[in-house]
Amino acid sequence: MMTPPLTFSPEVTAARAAGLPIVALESTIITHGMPWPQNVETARRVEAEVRLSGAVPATIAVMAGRIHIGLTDDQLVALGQATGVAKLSRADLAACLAMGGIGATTVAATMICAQLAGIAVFATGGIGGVHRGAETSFDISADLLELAATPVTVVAAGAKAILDIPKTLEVLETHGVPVIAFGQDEVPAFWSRASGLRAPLRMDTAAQIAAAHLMRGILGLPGGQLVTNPIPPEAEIPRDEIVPVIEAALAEAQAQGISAKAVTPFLLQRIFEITEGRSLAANIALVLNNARLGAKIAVEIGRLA
Ligand code: PSU
Ligand code: MN
Repeated sequence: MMTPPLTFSPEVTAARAAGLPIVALESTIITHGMPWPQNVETARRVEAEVRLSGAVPATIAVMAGRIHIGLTDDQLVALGQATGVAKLSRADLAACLAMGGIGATTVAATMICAQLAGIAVFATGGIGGVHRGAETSFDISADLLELAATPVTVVAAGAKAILDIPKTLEVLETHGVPVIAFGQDEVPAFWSRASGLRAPLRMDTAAQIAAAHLMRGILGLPGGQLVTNPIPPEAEIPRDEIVPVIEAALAEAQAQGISAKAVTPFLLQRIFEITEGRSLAANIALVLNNARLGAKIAVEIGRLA
């Protein structure tokens, strides 16, 4: 039987040989989540932040039929400028590889690839969730089911208010995914620190999150953990400011019949336009913050394991 088509970058190869902690990073945020050139600038800053916090970054993407674990700067730039890149999730990862295509990995696909590469921690901005109106559209991100299946700890800034946050929490609970708020009682809501919803779990240190990750492995539980890390206070867009913008973007999406994979990128782009870039500045700040926490968790897992 063939082995998975993994290609490790020189930096990640060296980190594996030295047993250094590694943090996985996704690529859909680069191709579908942010505009050029901020996408590549942010990806570079996120990688630098992981290194400053004591771990090695591994940005993951599919190119020419291989899963790349860690990208060189040239590869990052090529991906950030490419058009027509597939947005890959569990359903289409293998098909893209088999056909030799180019694809960016969502949270779900990045978790699968991280697991194949032996990486326990993954930092990103936002995860997919249960969309508003899911009772008729059935739009529930595959990210949620991946969290239930694949043992990677994912650090995100909470569910965006473009989603139905209570329903997202219910689905995660049903599937046995621990949702941990970092350093506060409430689940953060991506651009805002508050959601009005109490988190099922709260932890205040990276070491606690690392210990819980390892304990799930000891118990033989499948699936990962969702760590929701509030955006830094100075970067947040308060709820009462962002919610009307979200409502406007959602109404446009509905009027234009946007569906399936196109929904999340459409909403992010429209919110960026309506806020005149403020949503992007907040998005960048929260990803950097998540990269720092992800690195600390990876360091602690390395220490405790
Ligand atoms: N949320 C963001 N930025 C993103 C995404 C979500 O703020 O880039 C991306 C992630 O890759 C996530 C995916 O896994 O969108 C979810 O897409 P969907 O809702 O179609 O499952
Ligand atoms: Mn969806």
